[in-house]
Amino acid sequence: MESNKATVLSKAKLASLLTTDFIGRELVEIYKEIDSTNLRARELGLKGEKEGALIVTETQTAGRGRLGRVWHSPAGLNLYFSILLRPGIPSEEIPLITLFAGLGIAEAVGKVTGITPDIKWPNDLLLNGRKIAGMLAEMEFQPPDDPVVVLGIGLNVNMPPDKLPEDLSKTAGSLLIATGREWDRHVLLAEILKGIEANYMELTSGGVAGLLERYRDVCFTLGAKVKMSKGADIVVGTAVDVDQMGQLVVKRDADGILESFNAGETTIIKPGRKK
Ligand code: BT5
Repeated sequence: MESNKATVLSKAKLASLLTTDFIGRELVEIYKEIDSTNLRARELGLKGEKEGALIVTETQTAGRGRLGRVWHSPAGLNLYFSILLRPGIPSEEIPLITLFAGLGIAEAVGKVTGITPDIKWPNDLLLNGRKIAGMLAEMEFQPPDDPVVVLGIGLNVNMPPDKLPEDLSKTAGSLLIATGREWDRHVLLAEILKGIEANYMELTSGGVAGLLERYRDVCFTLGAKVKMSKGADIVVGTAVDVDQMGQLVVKRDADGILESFNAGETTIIKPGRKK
């Protein structure tokens, strides 16, 4: 177990635990500080770096969420990393990478800690209702037609409550906050990369149906009463499915019509499943 917060992430320790085939097998960069691991992975991707490159950092000065939001990245406590991917799948299936990465991360965290986070569609993991992880997949096309996807993940591991800024004090959590103890970040990272890779390989070899079935089983947004915002539009209804392209299908309260959402904000008004 990582017994104190001063333990630094090391390539050698990660390599000794890694069981993946290609993620983190060639290029691995571990920074003490960087603007954003997604930006670095993107830069490498556009220079032609191979799939599987892994960028990890102890802290980010410009950690990003979706829509230009900030990802709070205090030093030495959590995991912040990005993986470079070159998926040969139709572009409409690319959002599934985020969904199934979330599934792999939740399962990996469950294996290591004994508690499996809840998955909130599309990109949040929660424990006791607090967000402990977020994923950000960004895509670029390189000519002629080679999609480069950067999958970035932030997981709050050993962050105590007093490291949370005021605006996140009620909504964010960490494994430490949920379990009352610290966790070894190398062990977690190695297990998470294995989980992400297994699902990614299944997805890129045509295994969408099986993955979707597993995802639907654990995604706690399904069955919930939700409020969806798409730009200025608000839709209230029940989340009834996640479709083949990873969209959330909502049965609208107002008229019973099914509407699919591929992004935007989801607020859960009333949970649909007991957790
Ligand atoms: C996400 O965005 O959840 C995606 C976060 C991805 C972060 C990783 S870290 C490694 C890689 N490099 C990057 O630069 N980014 C990726 P979104 O769904 O937009 O959620 C962002 C919102 O989550 C913020 O507006 C806050 O409300 C909240 N938040 C920010 N930091 C948080 C944290 N550390 N823990 C929990 N919630 C946080």
